[in-house]
Amino acid sequence: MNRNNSLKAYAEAVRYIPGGVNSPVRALRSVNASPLFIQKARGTTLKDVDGNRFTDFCLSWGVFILGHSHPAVNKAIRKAVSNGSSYGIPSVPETKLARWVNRYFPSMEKVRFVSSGTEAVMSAIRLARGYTKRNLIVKFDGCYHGHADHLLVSAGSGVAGLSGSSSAGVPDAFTAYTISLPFNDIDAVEQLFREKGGDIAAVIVEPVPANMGVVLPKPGFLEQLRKITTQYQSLLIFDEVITGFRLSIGGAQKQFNITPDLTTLGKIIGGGFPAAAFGGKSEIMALLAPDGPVYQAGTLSGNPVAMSAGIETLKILSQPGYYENLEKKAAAFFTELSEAIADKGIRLNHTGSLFTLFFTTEEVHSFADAKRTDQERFGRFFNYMLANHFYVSPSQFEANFLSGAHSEKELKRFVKLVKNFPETF
Ligand code: KE4
Repeated sequence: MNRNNSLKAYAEAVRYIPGGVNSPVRALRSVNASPLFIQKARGTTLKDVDGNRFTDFCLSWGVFILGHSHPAVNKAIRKAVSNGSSYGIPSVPETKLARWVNRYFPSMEKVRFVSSGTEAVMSAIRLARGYTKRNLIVKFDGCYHGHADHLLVSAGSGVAGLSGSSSAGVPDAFTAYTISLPFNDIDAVEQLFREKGGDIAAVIVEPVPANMGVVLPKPGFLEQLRKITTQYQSLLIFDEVITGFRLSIGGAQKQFNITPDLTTLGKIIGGGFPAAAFGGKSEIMALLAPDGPVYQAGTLSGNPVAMSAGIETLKILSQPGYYENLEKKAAAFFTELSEAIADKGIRLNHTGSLFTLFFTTEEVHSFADAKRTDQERFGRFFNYMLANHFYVSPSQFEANFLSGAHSEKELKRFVKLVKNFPETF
């Protein structure tokens, strides 16, 4: 496969951009590959600057549940941008998308838009501390909630590979109020609350973690989190940046029938544009400036073009049968994939249209389990799939995504490639 133009583009990029990328995981360091430079994406197909085509299972980290460059979304964006791209003054599309969010996430009685998941989570944490007047935040090992200083503790995604539990440049004082516990370990949570419950502002959790690879909550774990946070008057924050509008039109909280106090959303809600959101009970959101004392702001927050992309995306997702069809396709795919890996020392964790192939013979229920997988072998798998024109998420500690655009033919070819994965690749 000719990759010369990508190699040339990378050599030029590293002259001006650290690591040649604007987000570390794109550098493909953990899979020992040189980054692709993409020229075009449509549906499930990526086309790189050498003209190579790949079937995409990363979908810009889960954004494109409809597939890349959906015609109806593009039409909405073109119309919106013809009216100007940003005003820094309120516009009706912001209220319209907030209404869509509230319709499907009724726990989000009020919604504030921001430009990234990091901003959404950072703001939700500040709000939780302002509302409870407490400082401690509890997160879980391997969960990733963006790159705000105080959350880079035992984080997943691109941080997972870093030595130590935090990024360099984060003073110990900045993480002093962040406690990270093993995911799925409710005893550890109960023990901590017995000791410090009165000081805990909030527990933040990816209800189905996807940033250590996909790890499923053990039955009752999330319900127990809801019960114990209520008991100690701490807030429960569901970080649904990935699961929101992914696991269902109402995210994980609809699927598990659990009402968090605050929720963060991202990726799908922006339809491919920089837009994310946080929201929850009106009583809590009332503390946000300009109504209340918790400050939060953003130049391009609620950007009308991003709002139009989000609105059009949700219009399509809310059509009857969208999720049923996606999940039916996914279920058939996972059944065949499970058969294909039966004797290959690979584990499949999946839910809805979200999945990770872990290179281990053991079950994966936590970050500690995920870190015991064979990452070198995963790297060889990534490059084997790439050589066969399939782009899977380039890290063992990431999820893969199906979209409404993936065809049966593409899914069957994926299964066949996995089944024929040569250990010597
Ligand atoms: P952003 O700031 O990257 O928009 O969102 C941060 C974030 C927050 N919460 C969850 C559950 C997330 O998954 C993310 C970001 N996800 C990663 C992929 N696992 C973004 C990809 C990247 O870092 O380039």
